[in-house]
Amino acid sequence: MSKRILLAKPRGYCAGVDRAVEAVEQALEQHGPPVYVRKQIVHNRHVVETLSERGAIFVDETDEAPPGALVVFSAHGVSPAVRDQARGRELRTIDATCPLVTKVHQEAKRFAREDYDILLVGHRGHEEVEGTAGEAPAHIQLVETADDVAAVTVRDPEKVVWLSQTTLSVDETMETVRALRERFPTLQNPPSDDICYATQNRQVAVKAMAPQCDLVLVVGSRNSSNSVRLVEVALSAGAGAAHLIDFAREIDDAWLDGVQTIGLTSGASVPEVLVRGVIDYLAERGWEDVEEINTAEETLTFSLPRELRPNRAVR
Ligand code: 0K2
Ligand code: SF4
Repeated sequence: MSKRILLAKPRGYCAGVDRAVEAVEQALEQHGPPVYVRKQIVHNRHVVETLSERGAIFVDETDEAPPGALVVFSAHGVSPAVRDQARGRELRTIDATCPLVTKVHQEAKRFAREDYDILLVGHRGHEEVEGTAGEAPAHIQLVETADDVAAVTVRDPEKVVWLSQTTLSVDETMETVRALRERFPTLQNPPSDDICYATQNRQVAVKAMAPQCDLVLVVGSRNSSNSVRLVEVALSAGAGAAHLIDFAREIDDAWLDGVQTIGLTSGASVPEVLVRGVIDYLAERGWEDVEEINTAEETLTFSLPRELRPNRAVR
């Protein structure tokens, strides 16, 4: 068999990332630099570097922005405490939280109002989890893996619901939920999937191609949860090897030794230009045949944050 690339589809930007990146670009265009952004707008090195060159200033917390500054909240969402802090400092804010993350926040608020114990499946320290948990800290506890389940304590085992981060491994999460349900048989499911369509679709596409691949390359940054999950999914679905790279130049030529079929995909925060860079790099080394493995069509788009729509003042 000759050298070939299987290119996963869907891959790359999801609707929430597209909107968040566009929000920073529009903020720069409409208001001029500097535009402050709390945390990385999305977890991608190239995106952050490119926006920085155009006048975005990435800060860890809003108190690093001067009074009156314009601050964008990242796609991963923020807790009410962060909103309050920004309001207290009279910052003008643009909220680029993905509507599908906001949906999980609404679920958390609703179940907290109804006095449920909420078990939030997610990664400790991830910005999205901090934002969601911050909606109802007294009702929410974090469960990272099935191993954590034994240590969970709830007030009323009949009144427990699980919610999750949007960018987890579907299979691992189901394993955690099975373990939770063994302890709490009446555990309620989220009203609709919290792991979003984009995360799910990218994992399905990787699973479809991985068994045929000697090597899978995932374009994405180390701190991108959904991108890291794609490497794990590739390996557990039978890829010979799998690596995460930010740029084509990070490919170690030793990975290519004896390899014929390379699977290629990218996380939800990854611009397509970086995937093109990998395709060009591999073409120079003999992988000229590219076949797309298409497992879903994505058509979802979100309108810009309301603060950026025409005739809106940012306050
Ligand atoms: O996968 P992560 O949540 O770490 O985030 P990104 O790599 O920025 O991807 C976009 C998802 C943002 C929110 O769900
Ligand atoms: Fe929204 Fe899903 Fe994209 Fe996150 S990965 S920004 S939840 S669409």
